[in-house]
Amino acid sequence: MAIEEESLAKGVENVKISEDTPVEQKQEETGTNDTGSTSAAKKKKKNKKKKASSGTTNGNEEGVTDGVEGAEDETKEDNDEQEESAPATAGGEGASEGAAKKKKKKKNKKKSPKTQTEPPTVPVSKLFSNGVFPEGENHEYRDDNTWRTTSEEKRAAERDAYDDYNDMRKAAEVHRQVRAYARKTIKPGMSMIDICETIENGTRSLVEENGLEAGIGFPTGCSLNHCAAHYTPNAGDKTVLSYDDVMKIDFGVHVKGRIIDSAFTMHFNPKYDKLIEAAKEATYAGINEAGIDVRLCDIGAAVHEVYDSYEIELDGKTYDIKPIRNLNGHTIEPYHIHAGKSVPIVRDSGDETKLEEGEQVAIETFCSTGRGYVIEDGECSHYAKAHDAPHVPIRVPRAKSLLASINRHFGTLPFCRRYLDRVGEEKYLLGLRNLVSSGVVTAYPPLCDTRGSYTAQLEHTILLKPTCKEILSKGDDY
Ligand SMILES: [Co+2]
Repeated sequence: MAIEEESLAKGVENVKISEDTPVEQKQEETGTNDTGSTSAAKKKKKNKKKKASSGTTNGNEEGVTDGVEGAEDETKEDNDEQEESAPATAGGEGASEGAAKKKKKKKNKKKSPKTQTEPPTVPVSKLFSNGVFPEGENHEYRDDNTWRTTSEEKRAAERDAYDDYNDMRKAAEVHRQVRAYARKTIKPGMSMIDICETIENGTRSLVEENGLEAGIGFPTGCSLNHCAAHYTPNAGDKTVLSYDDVMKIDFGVHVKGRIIDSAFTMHFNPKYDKLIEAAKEATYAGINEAGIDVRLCDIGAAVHEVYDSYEIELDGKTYDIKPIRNLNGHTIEPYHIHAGKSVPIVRDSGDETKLEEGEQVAIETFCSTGRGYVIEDGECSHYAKAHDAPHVPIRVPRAKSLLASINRHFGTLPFCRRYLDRVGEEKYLLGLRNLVSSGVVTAYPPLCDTRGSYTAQLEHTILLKPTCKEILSKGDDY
């Protein structure tokens, strides 16, 4: 999820919405992009290496054996669907289980390591039954902070925080598995509602949604084309994904309020490749720059630098790829997706605030072929109870009961209208409007650049641990 920087917005109130202007002057600079793709490829290799070793450094190779332990559960669940195909050579546990359930004639006794189903339905707690979830990708600190890598004191601090880290890693594992399925199955022709439900059903199952203890972190963004963020369909939205769409899938998972916020861009027409590549390289530049004591403005500068080197030709016109200057990354706190700090994606933010030890940060960058500036546009779907909600008495009965429902189901986690429908709320729009106008709930309408432009996003959640930086949501896809 993105944060819109209002201070930046005010400075540019008179920006006009104009047609995208093609840019000629940069057409010769073609070499720059190659650097991008090779460094991306290098990174990929590096990741694999690190992943392979990370299990051993943790002493948690159990990930593999876990799978076997978990296998029985899946076998039980699959019985109903797989009756015909199951050979009758049951293993011990399978047999006793079968005796207990007489209705089942045959058992599936495949004792293969437990794997995720398609669509994803197996809770990650069953896949990692020792409760230890895989670490993301670790990066050492640099410059004045290299001492942290081996500091005994800092290591001890990490051991103390282990449970929180593990909750974040569990949410990250859910994110990876759900998005793997989403990336594989989402195709032009699907409705936006189906797309979101695919992701939301996966999240609910894999994280074992349970009140405010674990569940969806915020509404599933699926913003299209010139819309960069905060669009998810409301009930009745008939929009269908098409081949020429550029869709930002931005979804969140939380475990005990520890939110993983990660997003990627889907496109089907290869003509947009450069746009998507630019967002990826820029976000990684931001992640690379981020660290303890690093100034926010320096992250913005590193991101902007990457975007400067990109342009894209679409239907015979060349466009600069610009960062969207009023969208930002953000720090995350428990149940609080947009905590205190905003991480700029432009070089001139002037924000010298520093990141600090222990902070969880969503590094997200957005780029556009338009003017690189978003405004609120379209029907609102996203809302959240304000973290600093004023204690004003709500007198309108419908607003009062709606607030009670929001408190119960979402607390301060963002929600959308579909989630209200789902928990049984009806005819809530007036009540919702009342809560928004009283300042108790904040509305987050879609944020869009110029019509006809295209926008892309890539986002990871990182953690500034005492000894090193962990890209929590890193996967083998991005
Ligand atoms: Co975000």
